[in-house]
Amino acid sequence: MKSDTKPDVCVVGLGYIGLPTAAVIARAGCRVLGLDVSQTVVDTINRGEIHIEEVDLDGLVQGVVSRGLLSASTEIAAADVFVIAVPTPFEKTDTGEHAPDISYVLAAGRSVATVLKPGDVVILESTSPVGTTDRLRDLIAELRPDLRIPGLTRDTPDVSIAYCPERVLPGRILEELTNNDRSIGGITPRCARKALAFYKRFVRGECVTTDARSAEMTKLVENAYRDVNIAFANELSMVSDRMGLDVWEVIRLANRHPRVNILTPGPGVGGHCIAVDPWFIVHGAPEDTPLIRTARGVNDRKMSHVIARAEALVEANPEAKVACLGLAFKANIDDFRESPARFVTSRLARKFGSRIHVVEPYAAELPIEFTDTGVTQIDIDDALETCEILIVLVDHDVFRVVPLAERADKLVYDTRGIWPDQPRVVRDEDARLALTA
Ligand code: SAJ
Repeated sequence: MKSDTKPDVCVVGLGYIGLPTAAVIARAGCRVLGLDVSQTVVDTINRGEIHIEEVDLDGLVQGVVSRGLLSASTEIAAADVFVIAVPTPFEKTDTGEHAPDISYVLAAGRSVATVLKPGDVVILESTSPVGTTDRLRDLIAELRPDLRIPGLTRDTPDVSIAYCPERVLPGRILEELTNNDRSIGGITPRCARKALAFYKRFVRGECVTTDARSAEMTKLVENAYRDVNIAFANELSMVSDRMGLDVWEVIRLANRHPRVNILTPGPGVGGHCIAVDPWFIVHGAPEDTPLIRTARGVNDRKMSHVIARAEALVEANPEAKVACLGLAFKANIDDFRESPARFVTSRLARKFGSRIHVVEPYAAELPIEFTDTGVTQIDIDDALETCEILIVLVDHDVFRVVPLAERADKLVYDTRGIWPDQPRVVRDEDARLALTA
């Protein structure tokens, strides 16, 4: 690949990260082949449509597909640059440990190895435990003994291998893909430079080179940092509930200190990143990670705390109809993976059946676990008209803008703090009576 010619790129995995990445690279003028195991996903993209909700992604994909810059396939083909963006879930072992599962990364590596040629660059973007890029390199070396592999040869290697984690926020993916800084970790400095030249084509943020292991750890650290800080906010909210304090007021006041910036409590931490990645660090150094492990526990406990309080409120008002607002793992997205809101609502559904109504504007239908529970999906207007109890689980804008006049007489459990003017339910056991302004 000469630096002045546009490389052909193959993006392996067309999910929440892979598809936007493929589209942005195509917009920069490269010809991109997107690879996915799902024929449905491939067909959708080849029609110029998308299978995920993300701001502005539909127009971008439609544009690059119609200009012939992006196509999708279930079959790998030769390219100059391979970007691997497949999931790295964890598996719970028999001993209760959370072990990272890198089998999709290795499967992608096996595919790439079949078409790799001298001059190619292989970049792993999936969140990965430290050492994964080395394992990918070893796998490629084993499958392609004809190629000189970086770190394993004294000569100039035939291919370059690097790790460059994505760090984009769902809901702002296209903007952050272009504008965020990137850490690019090469198996060797030369690998990092080759990958850097590629990212410079479509990233406006600063691209900083390092080694592969440091880049892997950096990604995990970013999400663990966030998890620990959210755990602090969630712990404060549980303490405040016990003490009868308004946690939002306490945090608002504390954050007026110039060096304090407490994050926002919620019903727990969801999504496929912040609730998962800290385990990769714990698994790598179990003896040295009491804080990170505890933070995970606090954030999971917050979900149980919310379930208990919601149940108490519903039980204390046996005639009341209940609306659970939101199923997504955070505001204004259609992503329900590892969502505390979804988990809390399904627990309430199993316990209270048809008394529970779900408002989720981002879901065409209720997820599978609600089948046969008697729960119905309604819109926010119906909820405000017919339900006496509102349980706010997601801070979607459409909920945030509901004026006090339409909810002043409701019993509200607001786990996200979106309605600071709402009269407060003070104690679970007095739920119907003990409202304060
Ligand atoms: N949350 C809170 N309180 C807060 C902030 C978040 O309860 O103050 C909850 C959210 O409701 C949600 C979860 O945490 O359930 C995670 O949401 P998020 O918006 O903080 O982050 P994600 O998971 O959407 O994306 C994160 C981002 N990482 C960081 O901000 C360090 C993103 O930049 C990463 O690219 C992404 O993980 C990823 O793919 O790893």
